[in-house]
Amino acid sequence: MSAPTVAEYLIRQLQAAGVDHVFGVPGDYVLGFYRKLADGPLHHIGTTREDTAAFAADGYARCRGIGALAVTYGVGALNVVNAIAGAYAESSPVVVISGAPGIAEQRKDPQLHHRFGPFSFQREIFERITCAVAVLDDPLTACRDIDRCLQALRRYSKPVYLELPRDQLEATGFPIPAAEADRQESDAGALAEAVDETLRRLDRAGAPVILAGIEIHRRGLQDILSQLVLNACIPVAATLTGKSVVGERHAAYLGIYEGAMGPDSTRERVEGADLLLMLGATVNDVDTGIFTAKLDPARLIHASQDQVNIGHHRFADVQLRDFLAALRDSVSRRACAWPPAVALPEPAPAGVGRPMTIRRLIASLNAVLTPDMSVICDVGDCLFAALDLRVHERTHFLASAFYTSMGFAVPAALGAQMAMPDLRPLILVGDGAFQMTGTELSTFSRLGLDPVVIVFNNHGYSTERFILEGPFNDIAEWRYECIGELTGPVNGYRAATEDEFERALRDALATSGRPSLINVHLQAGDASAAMRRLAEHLGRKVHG
Ligand SMILES: Cc1ncc(C[n+]2csc(CCOP(=O)(O)OP(=O)(O)O)c2C)c(N)n1
Ligand SMILES: [Mg+2]
Repeated sequence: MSAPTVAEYLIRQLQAAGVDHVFGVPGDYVLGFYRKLADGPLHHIGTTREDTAAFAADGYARCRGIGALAVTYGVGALNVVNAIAGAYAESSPVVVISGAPGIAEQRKDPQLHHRFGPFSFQREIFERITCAVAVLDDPLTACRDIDRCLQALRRYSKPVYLELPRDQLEATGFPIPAAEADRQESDAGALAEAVDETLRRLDRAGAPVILAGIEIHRRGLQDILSQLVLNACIPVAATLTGKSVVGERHAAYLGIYEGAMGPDSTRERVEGADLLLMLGATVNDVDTGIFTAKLDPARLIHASQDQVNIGHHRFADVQLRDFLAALRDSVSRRACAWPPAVALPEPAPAGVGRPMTIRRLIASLNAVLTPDMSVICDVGDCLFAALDLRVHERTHFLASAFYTSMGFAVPAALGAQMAMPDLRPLILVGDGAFQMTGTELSTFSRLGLDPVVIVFNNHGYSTERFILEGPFNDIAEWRYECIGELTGPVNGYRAATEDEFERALRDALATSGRPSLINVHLQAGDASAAMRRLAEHLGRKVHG
């Protein structure tokens, strides 16, 4: 076989890594690569903006283990900085491909359009928000650079940046045989000791609890976790960023733990456990309820990506996957009798003319959620309300729950549906966040995709309002249900009462081949319980 060009090699390696779709907006510095994409096996998905392409690639990556976008130099690449910083903060493996002026063009240092400083600036910016970068300006090393970046992406589950000078696409590359699998190995002695000590502590514990977090999702360890839960018969809570790493309708599930911000019943079980196994959970202000979590280190076993801490003992070089698998295989079964699933209470019949509330909204959604739906959630009260949503086993709940960038949900759902066409996205989004990126629904319409969008219309930036009220929290009142007139076919509904919502939801779920959107008008002051607790806490800080 003849040697591939640099562009061919990049496309081939992306496909081998699991990419079928590349999101983005073209521009002259990347057009040549777009031509290659169009002529090759990958599908380009055009978006309305570059930041939404990056959110889409992020959603795709969270479902597939890799996502990719291709943008032009400067104006395109700088437009994705926020979304890629979010993917970095939330460990989502996204490949950013940026076109660039050709090497020959750069030689005399000319003032070219889209330039904003030395040609190296863009790479330097992305160095801070990715785990590996490469400027493919040397055909001798370009293939190895591509492999190095993809290897880093898999190893760290973070974004990488590849800059493609436009005159290098056709350069002949020099691939070298693939390196042996880049799987991280555990230190066998440390692993055995960590497992042994954990088992001994588990044997002594009366009421152990597992707290599962986001790394379980990013490393694809959900199955091992649920086998461990069943084998050991230990109840399990999840963090907010880790929501959906365990099926939320199993009797073993305790709910979302978020310190003082989460439900009391979950908090009591987690903080009252005489042994807490924190598995893949990160310690940040969101998951600890602004550091209100009370977790006694003496009763804590914390396994993170590559180390285990047991009380005050630290075991380095123990991979989470190996630790979980070893525990699953060797744990002794505790006595328990869980029913296969818990039935959620049926919501009361819809009240005719009764104003819609957040509580009612979540109860109604719980009643219709099926195993073939994923939930993609934006920030704001929809995220706090989603604490009480119960997603099914093997579906995903995706949110920018830690980095908390508004505008994530609609485009991330585009990526999620492209990555997993069998799962229909339920998108939860505030009116403010929808105004940022909701027009990306246009792309769903164009592709005939059928997400169900619930706009939590509380007439402005409610989260901020709860912290500090002021006119800066007011936004324009849009007729969100009419968006299809602008963007392409969307079934739109306005629902201010329980019966209106019930009707709209039934209709939306029965619609396929186009998006549905329900503009849910909420009463002033209606907020989820979690939002009230959070706002109270943050408000105290803002007001001093
Ligand atoms: C990109 C971005 N800008 C600003 C913020 C700060 N912020 C957090 S919540 C919020 C209000 C969100 O409004 P909306 O989407 O309507 O949700 P609500 O809080 O009203 O439920 C703002 C402005 C943010 N998180 N992300
Ligand atoms: Mg709002």
